[in-house]
Amino acid sequence: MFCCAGKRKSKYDPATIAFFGLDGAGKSTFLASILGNSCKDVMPTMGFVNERITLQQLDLTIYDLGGGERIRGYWDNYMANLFGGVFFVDSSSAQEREEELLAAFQSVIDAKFMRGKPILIVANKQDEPACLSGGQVFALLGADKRDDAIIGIKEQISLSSDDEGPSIPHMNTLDWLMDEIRRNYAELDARVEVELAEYEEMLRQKKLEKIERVRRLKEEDALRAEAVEPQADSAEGEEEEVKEYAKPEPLAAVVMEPIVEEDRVPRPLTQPIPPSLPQMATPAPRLSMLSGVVDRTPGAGAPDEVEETPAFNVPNALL
Ligand SMILES: Nc1nc2c(ncn2[C@@H]2O[C@H](COP(=O)(O)OP(=O)(O)O)[C@@H](O)[C@H]2O)c(=O)[nH]1
Ligand SMILES: [Mg+2]
Repeated sequence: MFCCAGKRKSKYDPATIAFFGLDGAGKSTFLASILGNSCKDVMPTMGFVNERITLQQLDLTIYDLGGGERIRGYWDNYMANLFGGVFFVDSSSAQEREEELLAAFQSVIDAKFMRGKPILIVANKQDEPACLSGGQVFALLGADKRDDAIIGIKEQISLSSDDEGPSIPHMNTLDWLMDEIRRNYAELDARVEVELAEYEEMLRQKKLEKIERVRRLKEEDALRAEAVEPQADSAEGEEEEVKEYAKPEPLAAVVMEPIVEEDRVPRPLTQPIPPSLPQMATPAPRLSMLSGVVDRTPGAGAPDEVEETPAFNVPNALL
């Protein structure tokens, strides 16, 4: 049932991140840019898309999650598996959609399985005339007041020219997040393992509760039916049915629910729980604006060989 993303061997450490953000923020366009696909072909994301690339010496799996109102409720299902996230904002409609945007951002940053993991805000559509700057988006989301979170910001134009292969400037957008993940890799990796086991147990409990609810309903129905018209042989049949509903599933059958595409579901939740839960260091919040030239091919230069280019400036007054 699960996709084979984990099967291809890589010499780099594996990590999974997700693209969050309202519908139309530019998540899928950005993904197309870093994969070297045509931005013109990007369609609204109905469920989620799962892509894998090597980036900054990480074997990266990216979940591009749908941002529609109904799909946002499913974001939680993917978080236990994440090393960090990217929150995309359409900077040209941020003010109009402020309330919705804030709720979506908070649902990510305050989620149990995201707290303390690095989140990069991408202030997208900087080519639009009436857009907010990165600093304004950062402040609008209240990120400047989040002392408990690790948040970076990057201004961005997701659109890129087609037929030029993977866009290097777009790959640089993720530099800050890749650095954070690499720097805290051991803690994040251990945390993901523990949280996946926790998430799996949560699903198992939910499933058992559902089975119990159905069993009770069936019992009540059977009692009601008997009270109206007692029938000896039909009661036997119902008992059989109740038994079937009550049969618990083995743990390995409990899976992370996909939104749409079954063959592109994250890796199975069958990992053992390590003996202790390491604490995540929660560094002071910072506003990072980085960019650099990155080679995504295996064997590319080490992180300290990355050529730094000037960071953009966020007006202090706005932070
Ligand atoms: N002007 C402008 N349009 C963009 C940019 N990024 C994406 N778009 C457009 O915004 C629309 C929604 O993009 P999409 O990637 O589907 O958004 P998603 O719902 O977040 O995945 C599409 O028409 C894109 O062409 C950008 O940086 N600038
Ligand atoms: Mg999309």
